[in-house]
Parts: sequence; C-alpha cells; structure tokens
Amino acid sequence: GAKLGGTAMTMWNADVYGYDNSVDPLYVDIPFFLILRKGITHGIFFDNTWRSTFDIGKESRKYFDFGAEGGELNYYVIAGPAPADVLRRYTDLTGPMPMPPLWSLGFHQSRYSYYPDTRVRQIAAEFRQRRIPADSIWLDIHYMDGYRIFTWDPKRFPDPKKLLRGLQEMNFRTVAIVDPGVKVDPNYEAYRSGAREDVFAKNPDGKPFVGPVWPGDAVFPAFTDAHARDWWARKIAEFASAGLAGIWNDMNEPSVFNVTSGTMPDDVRFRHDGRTMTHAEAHNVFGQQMTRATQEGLMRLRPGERPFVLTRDTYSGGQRYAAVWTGDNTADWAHLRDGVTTLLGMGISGFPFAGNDIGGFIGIGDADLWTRWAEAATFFPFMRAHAEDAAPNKEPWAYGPEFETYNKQAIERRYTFLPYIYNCFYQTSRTGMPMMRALVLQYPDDPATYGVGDEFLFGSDLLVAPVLDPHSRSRSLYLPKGIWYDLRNDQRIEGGKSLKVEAAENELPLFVPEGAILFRAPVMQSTTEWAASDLTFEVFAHQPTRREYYEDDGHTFDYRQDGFFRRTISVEPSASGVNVTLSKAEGKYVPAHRLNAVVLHFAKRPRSTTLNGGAVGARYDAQSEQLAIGIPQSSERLSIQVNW
Ligand code: MIG
Repeated sequence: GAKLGGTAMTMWNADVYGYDNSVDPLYVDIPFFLILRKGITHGIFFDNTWRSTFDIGKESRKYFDFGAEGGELNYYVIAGPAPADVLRRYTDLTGPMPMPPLWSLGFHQSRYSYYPDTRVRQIAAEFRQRRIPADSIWLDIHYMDGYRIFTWDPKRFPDPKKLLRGLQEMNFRTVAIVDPGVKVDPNYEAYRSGAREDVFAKNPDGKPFVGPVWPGDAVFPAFTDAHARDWWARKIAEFASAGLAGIWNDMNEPSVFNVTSGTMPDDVRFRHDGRTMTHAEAHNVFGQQMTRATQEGLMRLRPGERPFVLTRDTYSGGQRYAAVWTGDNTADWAHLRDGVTTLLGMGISGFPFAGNDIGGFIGIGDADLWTRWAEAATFFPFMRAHAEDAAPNKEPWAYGPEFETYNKQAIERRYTFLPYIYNCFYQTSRTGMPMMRALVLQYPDDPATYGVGDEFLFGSDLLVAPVLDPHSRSRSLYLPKGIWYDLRNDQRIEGGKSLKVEAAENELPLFVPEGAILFRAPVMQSTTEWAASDLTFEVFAHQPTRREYYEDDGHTFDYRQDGFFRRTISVEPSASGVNVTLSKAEGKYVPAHRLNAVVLHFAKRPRSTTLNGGAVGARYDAQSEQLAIGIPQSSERLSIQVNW
C-alpha cells in the first residue's frame, strides 16, 4: 500500500510476520499513487504485475521514477483536479468496491485458533451473555484435518453443520480460513481432483511445483487460469455449503516455508487465458485471482447473496473481490499508530474496505492498548479482533470488568453509527472516495492536512481522532478550515488550527463539520436487529445543508434494480426556526424501522412544530439544545417546520 510522503518501495507481495514501518515490500501491492502539486492532483497507475519499484520523492524531490523487471510499460496518468476526481477515475478503470453484506460491517471476533467446537460456541455465548455486540466468529487453521483445506478435524469439529447452524441461531455468522496450499496426499480429495483437472502451478519440467506450508508439502492452484478458478470455486461452494457466511484467504502472496525468498521460484509456470506466464509475472496477482475465485465460489453457492471474502494479499482491482486486513501486526503502540496511517494509505490506493487486527496479532499488549485500538477501529472500515496462537486471550472481556465496560462501549458505538457507516460504504461503492479517508483527500486546499496520518475522516461528516498513546487522557489534533462541532458537547470550534482535547479511557474524540447529518441507531447486539430498530437523523447545521440517505436490505443484489430506499434531507435554518424536507423516497425497498426521528442540534425552544402542516410529536431538551421530532415510517415527501 501507499505511504504518505516521500518514499521508495518495491511491489512484490510478501509474508512478513512481525513487520514494522521500515519493512518493504509488504503483503499488498497497489501500483497506484496520487501526486498533489500546487493544489492540483493527478494519479499514476502502473498496471504491471511484475516485481516493480517506485521512488517517489526520496532520491529527489524534482522527479520520481518507476519500473518493472518485465512486461509492458503500461501506465495511466489520471487527471484530477481534486483527489476525489482521481480516485473516481481510477475506480472507473479498476472497478468499484461492491456493497458488502451489512453483517460484515459489524464487529468480528477471531483468534488463531478457536477450537474445539465447544470453545467456539462458548465464545459466541459469552458475547451474548455480556451483551457485547458482535456479528461473527472466525475459524483459523486448527479447524482443518491436518491443515488440509476444505476438511474439518473429525475430533475438534465432529459436526460442523450443527455448529454453524447453532451459531446462526445466536445471530453469529461464521467465517473460515482457506489457504492456497493443497496438501500432497493421494488419499485426499482436493489433491486428487486438482491433479486430475491439472489446476496446479508447474515447474519448468512440467511437474507440479511442490513447496511446504502448514500441511507439509503442498501444491498451489494456478489462479490466473480460468479452469483452475472454476475448480476452486466449486470446492469453495461445496465447503461453504456447511453454513459458512464468508471465507478468509491467507498465505496467498503465496507464502512458502523454508526458502529465503519466502515464495515460489520465479520460473514456476502458470496458465493464463491460453498462454503461460511465469511466477515472476503471476506473483503479484496470485492472491487477487485467488479472491476472485473464492468470491465466485460463494456466488455460485448463494447467487442472491452478497459474498464476503477477506484477504491478506491483493493487487489493484482486488477491491472488487475482497476486503483486506494488514497481516501480522504487533500488540504495541507503534503498530496502533502506524496501522491508522497504513489504512489511510489503503484508501488513497483505491482499496477502501480494510482493517487491521484489533489489539495486535503478535505479543501480549495490555488493557489500555486493546481499548484504544477498539476505539480507533470503531471507524476502521473492517473491525476485527484477532490474536496469534501464542498470545493470551484477547476478547473484549479479557482485561477485567473495568476495561470490558470500555471495550463494550467502543463496540456499541460502532453499532450506533451503522446507518451512517453503511451510507458511507454506499457512497464509496459509487465514487471510489474511501470511507476512511486521509484529511488531504477531503481538504486538498488546506496544506496543513498534508501528511496528517494519525486522525482521519469517516465519510465527509465525521472526523475521528483516536487516542494513540499509552496512559494518555488527551491528544492534539488538527481540524481543517471551516466550522466544526465536538460531538460530545456540540461545542463550536473554528477549524484551520490544532487543538488539544481531553479523552478519558472510554472516550473517542469525534467532530462533525458544519452542515453534517449523521444517521444513527440505538445499541444492538448484531446487525440482525438493525432493520427493525430506531433510526435517527442528527442535524448539525446553522447554514442550509442537504444529504442523501440510502438504505437497502443489506444482503441481496436487489438494490441494483429498484430494491433500495433513497431520499434527500434538506435543512434550511433561519432566524425564526428551521425547515426540514425529506424528499419522496426513490426505490421500492421499505425500511422496517420502528421509530424515526430528526434531531436538530443547536435548537431553540420551539413555539410550534408541524409535519406536512399537521401536528407532530416533538421533544425539546433545553440543556443540550436538541429538538427531537418523530417522523412516520413513510416514503412520501415529509416537510417539517419548526418556529421559535
Ligand atoms: O503462518 O492461520 O496473518 O492472521 O492467524 C501464519 C494462522 C498463518 C497468518 C495470518 C494470521 C493467521 C495465521 N496465518
């Protein structure tokens, strides 16, 4: 992924356990970057899958260079003038992130590994008993029979279907890991059928390349080949039919043990649309093509359902197939801070759906670190806790009752913002402008935003400034030019300056710009409850403003026809009151929310409040200066008039 500022880097997907910010290359390679000069942005996308190198402002600030070890010199110069324009055009070229299933935006709990089945059930049950919201639980490599992909350990997981059904009944989706290496074992179906169908990458002598990974000697599907992808998709569909909601692709750099290169030799052969390519050419798209085949498998199994795939490795365009997490990070404060910057880089690189392991994968960490990480991750696009096999328990309750409360609050916050988060995903799926965005993407005319990597925007209406230092109860941050409000107390702050804010252990500093409208829900235990919960539009406006509200069923493709609900909310404040108009909704989807409310911040005590000229329930709170107006469940045009 891209880094902010002057840097030199190599594109060669690599499995780097225990990396830090000096390590290059890393897992993911996206040969695309933005150049911002004199307020004008353009982009360069070097569409070449070979090992390539980039020097951007490191050797000299006067020029940059890039090149590759093979292939063609195909590069695109993508016009701006704003960063959003470049990202939109790059996304038009490489494909948008599709709308993910709503459940994948909830909180995910993983570890290496939860087993046997009784432990998996117990972890899920603890979430429900403690009333800590969560949507999924993840199965890492120990569920397999001797690390044979597409199998289950008969002792640890004697009845996977029953387990997965039981979890589903508790509103838990289950995601299982599937690595690319297929164990060489003549008694193993996946090996036999793959060999029979000739899907594996080969040595120059024509025999399948064999390299050790978790199961011992393994062979690797040539995912660049349509036939190999078809075989893989069939295997995935069959495997996931046990009741898996999503698939997690790991080790797909591809990672190979016991060799210094950490991967296959350059001369291994891959078929690719009727020609043969070497590993040197296929390497950087191996993982991306694996996610393509994995997604295809889930689509075949459940054609009407949005698939969910997580991957460690990918290439430009891979945003169409999977979300990414940033591999084996470490449970320390540097990784929390650098992790935020890396995720901002993913957004700048046109790969919006990303996250990292909350709490840090490697090592022990402590309560403070896990809590601050969960708070920051409230607004990471992908929110998953994970830990390595040697690590102590790192569930939200693992650090004692005090921190359990804080962690619960952080996860609850995620769920209360879900309607807004979902809308941001929807906007990104149409524009390529990432949900989690570096300040510079939104405020390119404000040079003070350049290089800010430890705070970020989520959508255009929320600025997130997580605490990233140990035992800290405050932090400094920069607010871009304009008027802002501190979400905790509605205090007005003039932007274009740095400030210091207090933040107790359970607080996440959040700011909204003038004109913001947030969409929120009450706390829920999983996304299953969202459709029937309450929906609130929170308006922060002294000036006229408008926003679009979008919703759909959260799991099918009906929204691509008319299965959506979309309306504009327009707000016109004046000296004597406020007019709010919700336009007649487009689309045929009908949300099932129990209660809807418009909450006006900065309101005076109203003399009258009407809805379409008639009576309406409204509640004014003088202390917070908020006016909550109940609105009916309706697709019709609604017009609210408040006079004070
Ligand atoms: O060699 O599947 O990054 O998330 O838990 C380690 C075991 C393999 C690396 C992944 C990590 C996962 C682990 N995997």
